[in-house]
Formats: sequence, structure tokens, C-alpha cells
Amino acid sequence: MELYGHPFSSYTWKAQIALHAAGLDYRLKTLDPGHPDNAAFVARHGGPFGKFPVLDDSGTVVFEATSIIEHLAARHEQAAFLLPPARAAELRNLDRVFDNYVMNVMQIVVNEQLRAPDAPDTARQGEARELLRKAYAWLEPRAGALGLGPVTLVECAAAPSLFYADWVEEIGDDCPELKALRTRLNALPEMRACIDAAYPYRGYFPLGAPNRD
Ligand SMILES: N[C@@H](CCC(=O)N[C@@H](CS)C(=O)NCC(=O)O)C(=O)O
Repeated sequence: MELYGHPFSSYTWKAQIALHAAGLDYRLKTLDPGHPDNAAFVARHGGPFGKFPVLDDSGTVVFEATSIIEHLAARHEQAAFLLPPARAAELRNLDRVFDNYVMNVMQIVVNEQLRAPDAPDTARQGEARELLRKAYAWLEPRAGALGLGPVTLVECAAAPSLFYADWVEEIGDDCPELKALRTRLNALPEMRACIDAAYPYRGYFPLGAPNRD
């Protein structure tokens, strides 16, 4: 299998965590200036906006991290635990929460910083930070039940979104269960491999990477 993505990309991590957890071999095809062919592949196969990650599984090409994980769970017996049918609706629902209300909201702040590094729209960033705090409060009573058993679609979504969201808007002391969940997820070997591989790129984090994790 080949996974098109980047070692510092949160959605790439989401797919990688699933691949690592299932013990599936893959080659990371990095999106960088040295590999224009990889960028061309993603432009062609990465959906309407040419986004990554994109998985090429022996000619079956899948974009969207969630769809990649669904594909792995359906097509590879050793990955079936990522999305057990009896819990599928509940897991898909929480996956949507982490993508739509944590990861994508965190990206509003990051993208605004990239758009105007010297004069970002701080009001827009402040609104997004407020939404993150709202998401944290919603997740707090639910966090204690996550990240305890085998990795599922939800842990794949939760780990990278909480990792980077916390860099943008630190999870407060009013959300101890969510903080503990983030710590548990960061300690997963599947996640640790992603964090370690991304170390050399930390300097590129537009808001400045904190000196932790
Ligand atoms: N909804 C997509 C989001 C993917 C996404 O936002 N990928 C980012 C990298 S983390 C990307 O492709 N950025 C480059 C671009 O937007 O051109 C998914 O779940 O895979």
C-alpha cells in the first residue's frame, strides 16, 4: 500500500495510526517539493480540492482519512477491529465530532496565521478558539471512556485533532478528563511513531510549536 501524505499533517496521522494499529505495511509518499509526482497524484485523486491523505491499495484509490480507515476495516481482516459493526454508528458519530468540531476548527486558526503571518485576523482566530473551548467542554464528560481499549476510528480521529488543537488552544484545567485522554492517546505506540516522525517539521508550525509533547 502507498499512502500519500506528509509526516507533519494531522489527517495523514489519522490514516497512519490506523495502518500502524492494524500492522499493515505501507510506504509514505511524501508531499514535498522534491516529489512533484506525488503532488500530481494527490491533485488527481484527492477529491474536489486535491487533499491528502490518499491511499493507493493495489490500485484501489481512496481519499478522506475516515474513508481510508473504513476501507481498511472492510477490506483487511486484520483491520476489522477499527470499526466493529455493532459500534459503527456511535464511532462514526464521534469521528465526525473530532473532525468537524476540533480538527477543522483548529485549522481555522492555523490557516489564518498562514494567510497573514504578520497581521492575522485575530477576531476570527479568537472565535475559532472559543469554538474549540466549547468542543472541549462537550467532550469532557465523554473523554474518560475513550482511548482505553483497542484503537478504533475514534482514537484515530481524536489523537491528531487533540494533539494539534491543544497547541492552538491549550485544554484547560476545567477539562481534566480530556487532558488525560490526550496524554493517553499521545502515549499510544501508533501515535508516538507519528509524533516522532514529525519532530523535524515542528519549526513550520505557523503559531510556533510549544516546547512539549
Ligand atoms: N477532510 C479531509 C481533510 C484533509 C486535509 O485537510 N488535508 C490537508 C493536510 S492535513 C491538506 O490536504 N492540505 C493541503 C491542501 O489543502 O492543499 C480528510 O479527512 O482527509
